[in-house]
Amino acid sequence: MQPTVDLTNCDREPIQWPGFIQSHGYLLAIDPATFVIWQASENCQALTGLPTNTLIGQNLSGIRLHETAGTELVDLLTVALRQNNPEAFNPYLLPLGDQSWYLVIHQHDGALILELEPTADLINLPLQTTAPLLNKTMPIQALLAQTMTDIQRSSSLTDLLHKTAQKVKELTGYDRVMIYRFGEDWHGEIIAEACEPFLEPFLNMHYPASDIPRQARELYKTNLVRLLVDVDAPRVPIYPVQYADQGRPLDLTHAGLRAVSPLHIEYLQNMGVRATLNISLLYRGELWGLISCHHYAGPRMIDYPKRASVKLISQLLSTALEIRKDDEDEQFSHMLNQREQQLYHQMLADWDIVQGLTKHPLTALELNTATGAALLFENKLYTLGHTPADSDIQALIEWLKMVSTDAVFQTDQLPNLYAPAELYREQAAGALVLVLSREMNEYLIWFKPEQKQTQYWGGNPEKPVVLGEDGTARLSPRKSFDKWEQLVRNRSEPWRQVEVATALKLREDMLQLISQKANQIRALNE
Ligand code: BLA
Repeated sequence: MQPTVDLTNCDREPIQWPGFIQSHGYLLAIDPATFVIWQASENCQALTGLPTNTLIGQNLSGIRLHETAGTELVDLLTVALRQNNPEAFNPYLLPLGDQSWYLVIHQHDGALILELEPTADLINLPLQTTAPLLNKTMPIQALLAQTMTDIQRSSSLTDLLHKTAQKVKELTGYDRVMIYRFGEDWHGEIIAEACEPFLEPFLNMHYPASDIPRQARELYKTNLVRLLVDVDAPRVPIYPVQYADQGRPLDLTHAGLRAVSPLHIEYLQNMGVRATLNISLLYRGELWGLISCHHYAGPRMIDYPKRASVKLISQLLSTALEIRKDDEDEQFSHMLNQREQQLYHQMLADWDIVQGLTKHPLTALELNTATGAALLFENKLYTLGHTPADSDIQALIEWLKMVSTDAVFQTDQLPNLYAPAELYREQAAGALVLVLSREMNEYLIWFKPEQKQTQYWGGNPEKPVVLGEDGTARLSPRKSFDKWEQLVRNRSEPWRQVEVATALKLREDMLQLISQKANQIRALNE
């Protein structure tokens, strides 16, 4: 029997409640009102000297953590919880035995979740990198000032992103720091990078959308910084597996110790990566990209304050992106609006649509980034710039009538929708069409040329389908990340939203003029 191919297994992986944590820390979930322990990671035995199952149901104040009495932790928590926003004061310094720990607290899923992490870079191997490692956390003012200066001085977005990658590399000591940007189809591209000279750069490489599944992208909008200390370290289960009466494990959406999905671990192992840090970049609340760090030589631990610094940089970067993009959009939109108004006045002054759009220094071609335009009006075809042949334009319109009834139609891959366009993709791989009147056969069309480009993928983006243990076919991470070349054809630059909006405004103005003119002619004839 043919196995059923189920390619959604990646999307269904319940990454927010894996039931496991990473082994460099400890986790306790307690009742926020009574401090009774509900759940504990199984390595808590090393902390308390007691089998983990015996901790469940006990009050935190009754147990010892190394030589420290639980009452001390309870005192600290009591003080912390009296604050308006106790999470804002993370991390709390907690001496246990002869070592200090960071205590990170947060309330979620009805529990008070306590995470203990090492303070020093105990886990990191002696540095095998030439990058300077700042062992002390840079004072926050200095970091802020430096980042703001970078933002102000950067000549372009690319320059700013490269500086950011470099800064994060200096601050954290990873072998490779990449800025990964999502496209509209959620595939990704490395658009800036800082890496050690012994590594092959990944700059400009593309990766398919399924490398980072949907629910992971959702999670990364809330949990902005994710540390994976050691890809090869076994995960530690949380005891008991099920959380309260939820019928599922504890929700670790906001937990820094959350164990990473085994599917992603397999991916990183195939890539030869030993440790990672990922920071979300948001644009108006949507995931725009990631700052993604790799370490190859061994495990890598970045402590809480340093992660907070990196998070601050990424938040400043996100804000700078928003402002810069808003500014650019604003300027572009203002320019197009002015041109639309001028075209309208030309048509009005000439009392003639064709004249107003085609016979002045400013023509319909200047209303957007098109390189060709065609106006079919009162049974005559007028063209501007680079366009397909008249007969091709007529045939295209006939096809459009069959496939769309909308007032506006746009595509950045016409030949993929309409095969005859392959013959003239150098003039028209993109098309923006305004329907003035279907009945009268009146259309205004803009064209953009093909942007032929070679895309480099980090491995063949077609995922291998492998048989799972139960015989079903599943999507699994690929084994090879060798550079894979793809020639992209039939595509133009996409139409920007404001280009379409301005075209629609022009359509409104033209229709109004046409109807005014018709009324006048009628009045004259009466
Ligand atoms: C998560 N996959 C991820 C993450 C990255 C990538 C960056 C986010 C990890 C995090 O933020 O903590 C992908 N990593 C990359 C890419 C590069 C890199 C593109 O370094 C390029 C240099 N992945 C697959 C397949 C599946 C899959 C086929 O390729 C499913 C079968 C799953 N990826 C997967 C899952 C996660 C993930 C489930 C979430 C991991 C987690 O947060 O627990």
